[in-house]
Parts: sequence; C-alpha cells; structure tokens
Amino acid sequence: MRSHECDQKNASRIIRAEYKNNNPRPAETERRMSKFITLEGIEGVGKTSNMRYIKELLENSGHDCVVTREPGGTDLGEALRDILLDHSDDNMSPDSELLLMFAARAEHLSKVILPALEKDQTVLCDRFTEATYAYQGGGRQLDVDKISELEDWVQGELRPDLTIILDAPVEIGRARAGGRSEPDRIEKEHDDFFQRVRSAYIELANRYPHRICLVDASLGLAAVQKNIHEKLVDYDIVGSGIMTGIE
Ligand code: Z5A
Repeated sequence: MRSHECDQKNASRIIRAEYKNNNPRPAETERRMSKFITLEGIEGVGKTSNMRYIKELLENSGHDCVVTREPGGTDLGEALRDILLDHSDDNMSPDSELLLMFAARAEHLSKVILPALEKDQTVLCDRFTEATYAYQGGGRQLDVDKISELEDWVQGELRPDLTIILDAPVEIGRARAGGRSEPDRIEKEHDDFFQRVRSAYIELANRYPHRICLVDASLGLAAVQKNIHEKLVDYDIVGSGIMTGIE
C-alpha cells in the first residue's frame, strides 16, 4: 500500500473510532430496522416524485424515516449546494466541484446520516456518492480512483444498503424537466454529458447488483412505483403486503 493511502485509511479509522466512542452503537441484536437507502438518476427521471411514495412504504413497514438530500441536508451542505449549482460560476474546476461534493457529504454524514442510523432510523437520501461516480466520474470524466479514495476517507466502510437508480433515456428526463425555471450550472450541460452520466449509473448497477438496482423510469408513474415497491421487497427492505395511500 502507498504511504498516502495508509495515512488516509488511518485517518478514516480514527474518525470512525472517535464517532463510535462518543456515540455508542446499540448492540446488533437491538438494531431492528435501520437502513440507508438512496435514490439516483439523471435530472427529470422522477426522484422528487417518488420520494414521498418510498417514504410512505417505509413508514407503513415500520421504519422511522429521515428524508434528506445531497448536496445539502445541513446548513453548510445547503450553502455548498447553492455554490455548486449557481450558474454564475461557470468556471468552477472539476476538482473543486468534486471536493465540494465530498465536503458537503462529510458534514451530512456527521450531522444527519450517522446520528440517524445510530438511533435506528432509516435514512432515505435523494442522491449520494453514486451521483459523484456518475456526474463527476462519468460526466466530468474525473479519475474514478480519486473518487474512490475520497469515498473511503469520508465514509469509511459505510455504503447505502440499497440504491435505486431511476433510469430513462436522456431525452425523456430532459423533456420532463424542461418546463421548469432556469437550468442550474450542472443542468446546463449538453446531452453528451448526461449520456455519460446515465452510462456510469448503469455500470454501477451492473458492478454492485447486491446493493444497487435499476428501475425503468420511462414508464408511467404508477408502473414506476410498482417496480420500486418490488425492488424494496426483493432487497428485503419492506414486506410484499405493504401498501401506501398513494396506490
Ligand atoms: N450532483 C453531482 O453532480 N454530484 C453529486 O455527488 C451529487 C449531486 C450528490 C442536484 O440536483 C444536482 O447535483 C444534480 C446532480 C448534482 N444535477 N443535475 N442535473 P437535484 O438532484 O436536486 O435535481 P435534479 O437531478 O435536477 O432533479 P430534478 O430535475 O428535480 O428531477 P427529478 O426529481 O428526478 O424529477 P421530478 O421533479 O420528480 O420529475 C420531473 C417532472 O417529470 C415532473 O413534472 C413530474 O411530474 C414528471 N414525472 C416524474 N415521473 C414521471 C413519470 N414516470 N411519467 C411521467 N412524468 C413523470
């Protein structure tokens, strides 16, 4: 192992050890429901439209849910989100963009995600690190090893229990999102960029099928929700008999 990798691994271990010392985790047998679930996809595929549906399914299945988003979820994270998406800074370097995403994530993990998981709550997050692999890795074509090093440093061993990627052709997502206000700095990218983002998401689902799945988001909303429900059952997050008032 290279010495800087060694240093990073040690730093990560120390941060996690400090967190655990200050916030003792309930014994494994006491932890019943706590899951970390993330929702991903290119713009306009329906993440916002499906968050409430997933939350309701989880709550009807007995999960105590915390709903949050990235970049954002904390005061600092929301301030960084404004900087990241503000189209007045069109010259932000890809490395700065990557580091700001992880700065927001470090804050989000320490203030919101880890404390909720420690309290046996289920965290439902609109985007997480898979978005970084897709947008900064795929879209911006940054070195994936850099992202992986930051992921290990900031998250330690934590990965979502389940990531649902809503997948649809770029033209469908863009058409659905099209009627809204002025596009932000990332939404202003060209179709090629979003094609690479979509391909990176598909590659992630193929590489980690035990924790990442694709749902065809080009279908109508009712069919998409039925498929999301089936995935939550398949991955043992909710029972098959669980319904929502939305169905
Ligand atoms: N980003 C990054 O680069 N790196 C990172 O690490 C992270 C993020 C964490 C955050 O944007 C930006 O940050 C994002 C990636 C980047 N940039 N982009 N592009 P965001 O996640 O807050 O926003 P967004 O991706 O732009 O999401 P969105 O545009 O709000 O889309 P959505 O939430 O997926 O879609 P929606 O609002 O639910 O639906 C759009 C419309 O389609 C709406 O009118 C719905 O009624 C309709 N809809 C939804 N589903 C359907 C179906 N099935 N049929 C028909 N119509 C539908």
